Amino acid sequence: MIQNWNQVLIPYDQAVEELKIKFKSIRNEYRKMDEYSPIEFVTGRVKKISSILDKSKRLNIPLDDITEKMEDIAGIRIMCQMVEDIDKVVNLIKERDGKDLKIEYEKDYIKNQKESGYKSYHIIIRYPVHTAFGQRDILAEIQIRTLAMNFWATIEHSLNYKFEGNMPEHIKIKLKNAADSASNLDEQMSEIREEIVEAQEMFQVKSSLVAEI
Ligand code: 0O2
Repeated sequence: MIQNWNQVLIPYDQAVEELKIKFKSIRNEYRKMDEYSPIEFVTGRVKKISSILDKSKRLNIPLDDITEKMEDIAGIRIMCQMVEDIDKVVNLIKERDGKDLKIEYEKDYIKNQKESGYKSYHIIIRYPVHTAFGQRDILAEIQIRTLAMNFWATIEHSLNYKFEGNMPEHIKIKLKNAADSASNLDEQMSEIREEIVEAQEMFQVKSSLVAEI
């Protein structure tokens, strides 16, 4: 039985902080080189103890098995401007497989959109954390999605919380329509992708010139 949750979660905190720095560094590198970055922004969190306990009940995970069976105690979210950027980010992560992280498996909710309308690409990794008491290899979930997918998921998540999982049918339908609109927005942006990339690279050069003056 887990006695001290705060202690159990220490390596998860560290993993989230390290992974956030690593992915933000990639974004900063692109920007410093005046290149379009496939990463727009990065967030991360360690699941709250109450959410861990709720999820373990919902998925019937014994408390002793949580660290091996609950894959998203440490969660990293990478937001991209456009759908094509998601593949680039997935490849960037795959290039690191066996180096500073190990890919366990992937879930493609973009090709296989969830019933709710949810879209996102998930990669479950094993990540080594060097703690004061030795190495701990923890599981973490990286979610990669567009800004439009993220907007939808954030709203849907809060509504789900409000209705405690029992979302009224008319709201479910509205959300399904909104998910279609978000996909439509992503498609339209992809159609003018080259212009967007070019414009942003020009803008980057201009702002770095201003910064130098
Ligand atoms: P939180 O608050 O984000 O931590 P599950 O769907 O939870 O039964 P599992 O096996 O954990 O199943 O995997 P899955 O489906 O990959 O979901 C993991 C996480 O993906 C979720 O974590 C959400 O962050 C996100 N997600 C999955 N499905 C949906 C969805 O329909 N809507 C939204 N908004 N997010 C979703 P948690 O633990 O649910 O929540």
